[in-house]
Amino acid sequence: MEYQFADGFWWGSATSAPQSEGAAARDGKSRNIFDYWFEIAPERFHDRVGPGEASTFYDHFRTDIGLLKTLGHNTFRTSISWSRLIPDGDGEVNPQAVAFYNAMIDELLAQGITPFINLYHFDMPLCMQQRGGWESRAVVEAYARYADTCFGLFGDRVTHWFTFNEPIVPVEAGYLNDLHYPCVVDFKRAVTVAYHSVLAHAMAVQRFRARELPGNIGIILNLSPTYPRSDAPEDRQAAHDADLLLNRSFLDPVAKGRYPAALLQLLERHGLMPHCEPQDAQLIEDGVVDILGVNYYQPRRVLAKEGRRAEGPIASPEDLFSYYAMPGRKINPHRGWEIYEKGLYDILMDLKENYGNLPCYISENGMGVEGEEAFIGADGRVEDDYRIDFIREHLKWLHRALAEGSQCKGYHLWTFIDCWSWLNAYKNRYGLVRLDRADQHRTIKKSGYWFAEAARRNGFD
Ligand code: BGP
Repeated sequence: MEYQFADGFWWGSATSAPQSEGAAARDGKSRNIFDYWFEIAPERFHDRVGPGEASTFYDHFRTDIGLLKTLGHNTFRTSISWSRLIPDGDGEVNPQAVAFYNAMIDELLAQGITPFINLYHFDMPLCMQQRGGWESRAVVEAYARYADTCFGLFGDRVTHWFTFNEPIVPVEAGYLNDLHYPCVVDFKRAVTVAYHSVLAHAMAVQRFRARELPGNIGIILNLSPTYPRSDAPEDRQAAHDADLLLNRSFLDPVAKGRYPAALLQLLERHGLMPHCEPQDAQLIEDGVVDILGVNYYQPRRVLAKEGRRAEGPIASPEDLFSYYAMPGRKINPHRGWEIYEKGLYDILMDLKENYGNLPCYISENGMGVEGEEAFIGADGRVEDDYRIDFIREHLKWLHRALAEGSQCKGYHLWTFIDCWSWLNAYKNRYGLVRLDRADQHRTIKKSGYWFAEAARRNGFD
């Protein structure tokens, strides 16, 4: 076999509580910001489909975990919903949530699938948002208590913990680009949200380690390797600034325990430094992860910004660089994202060379396609050869990175069953399994069979 992986390589997929569970208003769960936003602005969601039902994992988790087994998974990531576990954000634990998560974790273990549990996937409880969300240090403290509660309840069986999924997304989408609630557009406030997310991460790590539980803790970051259009110094400067603001702003504190000096200087020059407390630096230093999850979808290609200001107020990161579409690029037209498989290798090599070869895994990678019903064959399954190609080509680059010494432990696809997406709802389908929304029927796609076989053989030709 040409592409063989090491024993124990993690084959699996990822989802999140708000995108899969449904039961958004049942069994004691309070509203998170997406539940609320859908109530007040349903027109912001594709086809006016909100998160209420999602892919009904809450009701079908046993059969879904059976499907995971069929799909060859040895590992699976989902998240705990803070607003389900602690409905008022900071008080009593909801026993129905504990029962659900216990049953889900136990079922995974019974099927021989290691649960990877993430604590925050964009889903701030509404009551915590009303107290300031990530702009508030009190909310950061409440998150740390929530995390500690999870470790106490489930840490006897869960050995792979993650503090956040893509913490930069709520920063960009919620505080810069008017894409997610609370739809604030304010760079300075966005920087505070980012900084407080790092503090929250570090506090959760501290609480986890204080308990001396078995297992390890990490974070999941969306890293987009950043390429300048040319070697011209202005283009390289643009790539440098974009990388600092959009990759290293999270990667360096969680992987090295400190912010890049160049990032702090950049924030100073533009009057964007957040308020820091004296104890923060030590906390961040102690928050270095055991493992990093890397979500990789697309590269970031940039060029110099016309009229870029070297200092003084700026409104957004994009005041320092411009995006650029590489001529001839391969693209997924449904999502508008470039497909550049080598980017995955470039990230892994960066981690190897510049981040002490930190243990990591690909925690998300995937291809969302609209109108997949057009690919349903005679036997009723989606013939998604494009997804098989997508996975295989990325795995080839992962394999090469391993040959060159990367400590990448596995590959998780986004996602196992078509699930609800933040704004696009069910427009783009990502699953190895098709979800029929009319009756919630699940049908394994061709890619699901391919994935199961690759997992079983621990490689492919
Ligand atoms: C990642 C998120 C996931 C998922 C995925 C696909 O950024 O962690 O939650 O949604 O992207 O993106 P989208 O659903 O926007 O197409």
